[in-house]
Amino acid sequence: MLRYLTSGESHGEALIGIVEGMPSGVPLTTEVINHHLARRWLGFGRGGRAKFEHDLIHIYSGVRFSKTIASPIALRLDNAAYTKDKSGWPHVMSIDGGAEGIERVTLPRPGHADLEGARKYGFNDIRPVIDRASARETAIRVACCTIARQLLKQFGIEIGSHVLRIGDVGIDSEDTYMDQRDQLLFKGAEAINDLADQSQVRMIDPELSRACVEHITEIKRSGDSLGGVYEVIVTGVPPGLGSYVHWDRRLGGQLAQAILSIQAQKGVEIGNGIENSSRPGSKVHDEIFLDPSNNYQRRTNHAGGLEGGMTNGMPIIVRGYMKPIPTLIKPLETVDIESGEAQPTRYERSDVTSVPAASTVAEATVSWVIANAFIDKYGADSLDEMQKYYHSSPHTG
Ligand code: EPS
Repeated sequence: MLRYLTSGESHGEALIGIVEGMPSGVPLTTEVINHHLARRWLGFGRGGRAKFEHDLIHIYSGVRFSKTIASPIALRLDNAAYTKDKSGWPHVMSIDGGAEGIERVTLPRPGHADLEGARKYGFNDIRPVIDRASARETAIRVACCTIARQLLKQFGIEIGSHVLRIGDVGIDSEDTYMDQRDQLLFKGAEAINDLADQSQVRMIDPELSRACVEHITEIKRSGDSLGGVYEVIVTGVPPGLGSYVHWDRRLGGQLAQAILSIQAQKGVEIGNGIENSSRPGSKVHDEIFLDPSNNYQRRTNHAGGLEGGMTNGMPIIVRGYMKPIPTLIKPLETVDIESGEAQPTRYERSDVTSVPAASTVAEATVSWVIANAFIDKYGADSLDEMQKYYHSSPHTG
């Protein structure tokens, strides 16, 4: 089993990750992690922090000569904000000493972890909640999960994503983009990234992309924020990952958790799950046929590559629904946790939208789930041994 832990506050000195359970021999470089960290910063609508936060990973252990060596892998990512901001973060986030002279944050933002986090842990200053609940933590998750992605890559499994909608601008029906997307999928899911990464909002349609940038600009002017929808696609997946035999082994449930574990995600859809719920069964289920080489195939992929909690060999399609960012220029009503007085929220530097970033983080968390299911089926101590199991399996041999 693969495991990882993350630690770190958004304005503390650094984020830390530890990955355990990776077999030996998996190609891994600083460069490949930095590539995915840079992709996480893509997207129009990010705030001031995007201008100076250039994430570069430090790998401390578990890798030798660009390959994993089976020992735990330790990672560190520095927060540039800690030293570059004028806010005195080394003092505000100090490890030693006391809170003397520090201005407390006492106005919880609706929609953020602020109020419930402070009440749960008994804080009279919301800062510790803001800093750990922050989506800054997704940077170290991307780094950890890139290692899982590297394992999958050795078996031809690719992960891609693109944004479907931001606010109310985007794809309004399945049919308008299905063909374009499916053409790209023949080349593997990374072909989606090649196109989406060129768009300012990670959309594959250039006209929608432009309309979306305008929409975000207007919303920013009005002091508001936006959520949206994206989809993650996994190609090259063998059939039979996950299982129907027990609830916690169903891959659909694990993928839903992987999406909802990302800050601000409020909904998940597998394949066309939402639209399928209002269609008759004859228009939903993917018919089975044998191709000339005697392989089972499906005529459609409404199921998003999963049946009975298992992969069926079709691309996995998972959609994530993100709520608008809770930090708004336009104030909302709140209550000061110190005085109990009704107050308007106070604005802190923030993004207008981060749906494009969320799509790349979701690629990472989905990779982790697929890699775990893959190890469950073909797991071994080294990549070489895994390759042998994989190629001798009735599913993939
Ligand atoms: C975030 C608020 C902003 C974002 C941050 C997430 O940070 P700051 O308050 O320092 O401007 O930039 O996202 C990141 C730093 C990141 O790496 O994605 C929040 O409150 O969740």
